[in-house]
Amino acid sequence: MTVSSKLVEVPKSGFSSIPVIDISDPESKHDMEKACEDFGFFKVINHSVSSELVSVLDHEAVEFFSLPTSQKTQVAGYPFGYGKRAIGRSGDVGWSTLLLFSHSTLVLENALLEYTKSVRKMTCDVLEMMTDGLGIKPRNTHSKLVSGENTDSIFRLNHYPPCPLINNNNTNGSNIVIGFGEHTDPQIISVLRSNNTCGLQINLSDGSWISVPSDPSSFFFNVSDSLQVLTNGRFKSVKHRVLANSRKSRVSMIYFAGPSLTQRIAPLTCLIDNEDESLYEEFTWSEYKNSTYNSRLSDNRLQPFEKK
Ligand code: GA4
Repeated sequence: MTVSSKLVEVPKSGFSSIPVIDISDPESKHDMEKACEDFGFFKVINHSVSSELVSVLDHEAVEFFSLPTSQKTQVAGYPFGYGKRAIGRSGDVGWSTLLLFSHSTLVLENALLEYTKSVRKMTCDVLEMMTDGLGIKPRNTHSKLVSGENTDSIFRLNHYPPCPLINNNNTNGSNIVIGFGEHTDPQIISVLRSNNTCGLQINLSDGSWISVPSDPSSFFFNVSDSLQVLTNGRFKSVKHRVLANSRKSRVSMIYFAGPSLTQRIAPLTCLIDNEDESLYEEFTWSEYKNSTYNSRLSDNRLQPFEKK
């Protein structure tokens, strides 16, 4: 699980650091669009998700992960439920424990239900702003894909305990432990919030990794594979990973906004002049999801759907 890496502090782009988008300002749509093209990643501030709700969930997450393993494993049933070290079912492992929920398990937990409702609303607002930034009409072209009754969205709680394998005396960044290995997310967009422990890194177009400073009061959005396809590659599905911390534990909560299983995913016709420009074969979310769950974490899952 230990690997070597070169850490770079500042992204090479028009932005001097991770793009920050104030969603209370409609003019931010231009920065959001640029952030999706350059990074596939941005931080959202001035959002409407209540901080009380977030604290309740933070508290419940910490309580859950401190339960004895025998109690945690009672929440089971692949792909949902509690998991330790194993990620997916193709042999990936990380210095992490996790809890994964579908919409149907969510109804059991009030705080979770409230939280996901609120995050879903913010996600739709962000997607509408993004669509506007692209000059696409109607505004709900993307948001409608993740707002219906049958959408296939997932909520995940990740816990990265402090890792004693990390050598604190090594300051050149060459001794790291992977909490969650590099990957892109298959859905449309992912919305992450974490406690005050950093660890998340994103991959830049030149292949280098940059660390995302933690900010418990903000949300981090990442473009996922299906949105890359819908925008015909204009927006980048960002490769990301999480490094374990030697002293502090990290707790993150991620909402993966996915479409309904029968939703057809293909480049939007308004973004291409003719069919020849389309970079991807059309697929349904169900087809993509099936191929995803049989892949390894770091695989390029879109490759089989690229036009030859
Ligand atoms: C990555 C994004 C989400 O965390 C997730 C992950 C899923 C899992 O943990 O079961 C996968 C991974 C994710 C993509 C490839 C497959 C499936 C682990 C894995 C090795 C819940 C998702 O939807 O896809």
